[in-house]
Amino acid sequence: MEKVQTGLVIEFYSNSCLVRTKDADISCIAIKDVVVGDIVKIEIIQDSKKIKGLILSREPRFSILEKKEVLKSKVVAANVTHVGILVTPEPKTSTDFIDKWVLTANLSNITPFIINNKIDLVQNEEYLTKLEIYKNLKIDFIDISAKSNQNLGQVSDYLKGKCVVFVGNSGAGKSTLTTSLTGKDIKTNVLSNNQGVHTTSISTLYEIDNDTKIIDSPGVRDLYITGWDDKDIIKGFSEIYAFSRYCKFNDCNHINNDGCHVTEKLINGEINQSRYNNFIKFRDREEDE
Ligand SMILES: Nc1nc2c(ncn2[C@@H]2O[C@H](COP(=O)(O)OP(=O)(O)OP(=O)(O)O)[C@@H](O)[C@H]2O)c(=O)[nH]1
Ligand SMILES: [Mg+2]
Ligand SMILES: [Zn+2]
Repeated sequence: MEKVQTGLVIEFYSNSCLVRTKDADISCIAIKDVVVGDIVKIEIIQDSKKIKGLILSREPRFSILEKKEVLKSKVVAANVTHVGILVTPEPKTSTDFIDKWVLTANLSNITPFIINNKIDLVQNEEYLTKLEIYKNLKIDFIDISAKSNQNLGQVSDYLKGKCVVFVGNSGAGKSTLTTSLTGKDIKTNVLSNNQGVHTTSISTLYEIDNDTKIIDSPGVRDLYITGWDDKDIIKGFSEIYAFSRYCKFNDCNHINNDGCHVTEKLINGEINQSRYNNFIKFRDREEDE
C-alpha cells in the first residue's frame, strides 16, 4: 500500500472519519475543516497491526453546504452538486424550510431540486397548493414514494453524475430514500417517535457508481441563514431577483418604493405571495433564530 494516498471522506464521527482510497476504507483521526465529501491526502500509519491514516491536507472544494449563522457557521458537506429538498405532508414541510434551502443552495453554487415524498399518503388541498408554488418555479420537481418504491427510477436517472444531499425535516424519509437507491440497509426513524434511536446521527456518503454519490446527514434537518449578507438574500430567490433588475431605483426596498417592478409582479401574480413574504422576512430578519 502506498504510504501517501488520495481519498474521499465517506463517514464522519465526532473525532474520527473514514476515508475511501483506491485500496481500502481507512479510519483516520479527524481534523478541523474536513467534512464528508472532501478529497484528502492521507499518510498510512501502522498502529499495533491496525492500519490507520493521518490526514495531511485537503483539496480545494467545488462547493460547500453550510448552515450560516451570524457568529458561527457549520459546514455540513463538501463538493455537493445538488440539494434534494424532501417535501412531505407528514411531517408537514413549511415553505420557510423549502425557501431557506433553495436560498442556501442558490448562494452556494449548488442546484436545488424538490422531491415530493410520500405520495402514497393523502395530499390535502393546502398541501397541493404549496407544491404548486414550486412547480411554477424553474426548479426540478419529482413526485415519489420512497417507502412504496414509486418513481425511484426517475430519481436514480436524475442523480447520474451528481453528488446530492437530501435535506428534510426529521422523518421526511431521507434515510428511507437513500436505502432504496443504494440497496444498503440504513436504519430509519420511526415517525411516531421522532426522538427514536434511528434518527440519523452521523454523516455518510454512499457511492452508487463512480460519479454518483448520495450523502445522508443529520445536519440537514434545520437550517440557519442569518449569516448571509442582507444584500445577497434576494439572489436566493431567483425569480424575484430577475424582476428586481427593472426597478426604477437601484436601492429599491421592494416594499413601497416608486417604480418597484417586484411589487408590480406581485400584484399581477407573477411573483408568488408566499415566496415574496419569505424574501422580505429573511432579508429584514423578521424571525427568531
Ligand atoms: N407513507 C410513507 N412513509 C414513508 C415514506 N418514506 C419514508 N417513510 C417513513 O417515514 C419515517 C421516517 O423515515 P426516515 O427515512 O427515517 O426519515 P429521515 O428523514 O431519515 O429522518 P431523520 O434521520 O430523523 O432526519 C419512516 O417510518 C419511514 O418508513 C413514504 O414514501 N411513504
Ligand atoms: Mg435519517
Ligand atoms: Zn423594487
